Amino acid sequence: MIPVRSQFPDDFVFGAATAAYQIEGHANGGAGPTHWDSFAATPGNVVRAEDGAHACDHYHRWPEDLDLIAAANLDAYRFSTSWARVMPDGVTVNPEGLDFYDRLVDGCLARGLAPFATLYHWELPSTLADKGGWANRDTALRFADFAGVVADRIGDRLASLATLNEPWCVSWLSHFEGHHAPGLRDIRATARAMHHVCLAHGLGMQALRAQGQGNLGVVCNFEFAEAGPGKADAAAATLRDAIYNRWFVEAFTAGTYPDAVLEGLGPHMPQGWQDDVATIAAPLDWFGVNYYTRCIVTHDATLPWPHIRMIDGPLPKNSMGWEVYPDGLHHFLTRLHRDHTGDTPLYVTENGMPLDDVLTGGAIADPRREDFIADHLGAARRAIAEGVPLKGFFYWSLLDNYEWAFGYEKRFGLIHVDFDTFTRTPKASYHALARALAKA
Ligand code: IFM
Repeated sequence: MIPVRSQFPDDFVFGAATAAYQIEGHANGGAGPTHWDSFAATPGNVVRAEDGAHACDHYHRWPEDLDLIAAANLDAYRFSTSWARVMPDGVTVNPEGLDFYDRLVDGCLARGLAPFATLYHWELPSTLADKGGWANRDTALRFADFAGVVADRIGDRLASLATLNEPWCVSWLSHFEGHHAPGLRDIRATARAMHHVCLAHGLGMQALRAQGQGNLGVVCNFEFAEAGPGKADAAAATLRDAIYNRWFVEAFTAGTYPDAVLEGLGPHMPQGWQDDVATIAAPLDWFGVNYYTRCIVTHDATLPWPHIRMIDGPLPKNSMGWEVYPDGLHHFLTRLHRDHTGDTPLYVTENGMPLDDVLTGGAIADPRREDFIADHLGAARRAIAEGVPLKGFFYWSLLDNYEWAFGYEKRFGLIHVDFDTFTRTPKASYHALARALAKA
């Protein structure tokens, strides 16, 4: 059973999250090309070469989507602002793009929903990608300009603003593993992206603070690193944990990068990176935690640094093949509070379950998603009881949407979307959550 609202602190915020490129329909409203468009157009990168041109048509259907959030008894909507919509060439402002977010924020407020915005959720304008994207320091400076432009237009009505979503995906997943745009597998580009994305956050914070913007944070993803059975696997898991779970939070809260990661990336880092760390560690008002799963890490001496290979785990899996491991959420919430973020408020900014949902007679039964939500909210409650200043929980995602390299194949939504007609159908988990969150 999903825990009910009264089992959480009175001021606890329940929300649903989305991201611009995954739902809006990028073809609308004068948005410029992004590196995801060209990545998707390159054979082999994305299932069926699908892109975000139409997605869920949220650009036109946002009033219906906000109505659905409010009807689920949620308190907040977490969305992102597309850089390429606001500044199609990464630099020049598109008034139509800003108008869209202006309408969206007013639409939230009109329905009593707190708008939680995230500036960058991955659609880098192609003109900036052409100049080297995140491997180029200049992208961090341009990001600060983008942050200022968005805050100037909608900042007065936001409940909170995050600079970036999941910098690990922006850098490591996209430049080392090649799974996301720009699809590189290059350690030098990786080291640079891992630093420049942190710098973008720091410079963005500076620009936002200078404009008087309040309640600023950043959103990182965490994946529990379980050691495989081999003798050297514990050390491999520790290294994976440092790359994935420590690099960004330590940079943002302490201005340091883990030594174990610098052993591999150090020779490839941009010159003078040490001069940026004070900017990167700007004080945060809150910190966002995206959590989905754990991985099983083994040492593979045949591979170059970091000598890591993932193996299959034994736990029940979702349709992405990810193990379901709610204890990992409790682990990260308590660990972040203890080791990194102290009294800074935490939010679970993403947590969700993709399933092969089937629409039968106009309804979708998704009991495994209900269990997933119940178990992860249970882990959140345990952390709160142990003193973690957790202030909210956002389910990923409001809608079935464009799941990046998996195209439209993976369904995380509380609401089913027919991608031909754009018809929305709330799933059983949506109704269960609405019942649990009903106000007495
Ligand atoms: O869909 C993504 C989202 O864009 C970022 N966090 C993880 C989600 C599920 O893969």
